[in-house]
Amino acid sequence: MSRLVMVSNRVIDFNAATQAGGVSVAIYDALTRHKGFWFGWNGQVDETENATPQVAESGGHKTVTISLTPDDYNEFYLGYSNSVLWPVLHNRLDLAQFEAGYYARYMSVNEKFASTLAPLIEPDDVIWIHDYHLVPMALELRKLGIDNPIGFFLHIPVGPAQSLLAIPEHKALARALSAYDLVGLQTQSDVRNLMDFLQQSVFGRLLPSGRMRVFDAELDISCFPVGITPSDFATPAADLPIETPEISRIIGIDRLDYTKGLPQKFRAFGKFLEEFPEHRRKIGLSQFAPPTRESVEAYADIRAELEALSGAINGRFGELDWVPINYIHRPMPRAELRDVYRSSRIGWVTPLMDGMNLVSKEYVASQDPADPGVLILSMFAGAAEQLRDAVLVNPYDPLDMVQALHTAIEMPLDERIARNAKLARTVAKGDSITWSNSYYRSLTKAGQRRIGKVAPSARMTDALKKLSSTSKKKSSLKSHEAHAEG
Ligand code: GDG
Repeated sequence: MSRLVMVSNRVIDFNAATQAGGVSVAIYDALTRHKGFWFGWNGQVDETENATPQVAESGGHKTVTISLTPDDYNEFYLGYSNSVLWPVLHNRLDLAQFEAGYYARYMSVNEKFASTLAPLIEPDDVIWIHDYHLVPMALELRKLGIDNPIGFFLHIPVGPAQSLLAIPEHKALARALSAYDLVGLQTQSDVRNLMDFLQQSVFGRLLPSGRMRVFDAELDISCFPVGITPSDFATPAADLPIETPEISRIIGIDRLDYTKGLPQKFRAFGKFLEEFPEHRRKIGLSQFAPPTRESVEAYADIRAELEALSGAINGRFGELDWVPINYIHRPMPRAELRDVYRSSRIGWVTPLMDGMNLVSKEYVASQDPADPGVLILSMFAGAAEQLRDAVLVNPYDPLDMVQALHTAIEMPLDERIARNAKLARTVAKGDSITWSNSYYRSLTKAGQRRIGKVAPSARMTDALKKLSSTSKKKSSLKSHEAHAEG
């Protein structure tokens, strides 16, 4: 069986108790079922360039990691990845910072990743690269003669083509994508947006096969919605019933990010308390928002905004024995997630744009089927394409948010049971095994298709060209000789 080489910007410590971040959760799950290793950044920033990768093994998982230099961290990670690509792909051009130097560093870190990984690749390996930090990596690996199937999966959404075209280097990024055998996205709408972008930026052409011709490559672009492992969240029958709090809890769990719609959620909650005073003291919003990318300005802004909003709402509606918003700027231990989801009457997920959103699926999988809570889900989360039985909401519309909360609070038991049963079936059907297996199969096929059609590597191509021109010369010589003989 081929080895699976997973590559992502950040490799997590398998032993850490808290592992906030959907990409790590998804990769970790996939690696538990495949032989191989996980390659990427170890999260450390070293003054000196250190090209020697660190190999570690724990619990049957192997990781190979490198560190970044301070310039890499500032210009590749915080800069091009998180201040250009992240906001643009989430359709937040207003927050993008197109600084000189960012792109050059983005390219040099991708070259560094590729040149460190290339010597570790064996002929049968399947290489699966994750996320926007590493778009150019396949092209860099191909330059080094790596001929294996290489796939890309984007965990975040693809904003409209008009947004992507604003990236100064958008043509180079489109060319870099064409070096992959397969580009996987979360939703149908992402597939449409990316195809639209490739058509407009580099005259990509949709072929009758459904693939796209980009430069001289035929690219597979398909959607593979990320799933979770529901059994991690289901309660074993032997477990004691989970204690539910006296005050009905509404739970929010999101990395502190401007894409997650947290100010909209807090404002809507304040409005709800204003319009439905009868619910005061009976409900409370608990929002976990662990910090990420704090040195990026937009993240500091959102933190300040949330602190001000929760303070204002608590100050206005709070009582001696009741705090409306319990806002926690720290991660929750992963082992506690299931119980917290399960004991919460409402799961409130409000991103303004989100690739998928695993929290919504984790909330559904954690519920007691006989007395489940209600999921309120933004129509702009990728998960909304699948979780049609949630209470779908437009997070930009305060009235819709207030109404959704009211609907969820008042929802009768039989409706909660029926909705949750359908949602749980959908989550189970599209679990993380289905996701990684179907991506892996498609990538292997796409790689074989290319290798069958195109010569395996640049070197081979050259060799074949030489061979064919020699044989042409020989055959034309032969025909001359034949004429002479005749
Ligand atoms: C990206 C895309 C896509 C969160 N807070 C805590 C915590 N988490 C865990 C959750 C969940 C994961 O992190 C978050 O996943 P999401 O999918 O909700 O969001 P992103 O981190 O933005 O992930 C996203 C995902 O990639 C996968 O493709 O769905 O659209 O943006 O698993 O449980 N875990 C712990 N404490 C926390 O406080 N332990």
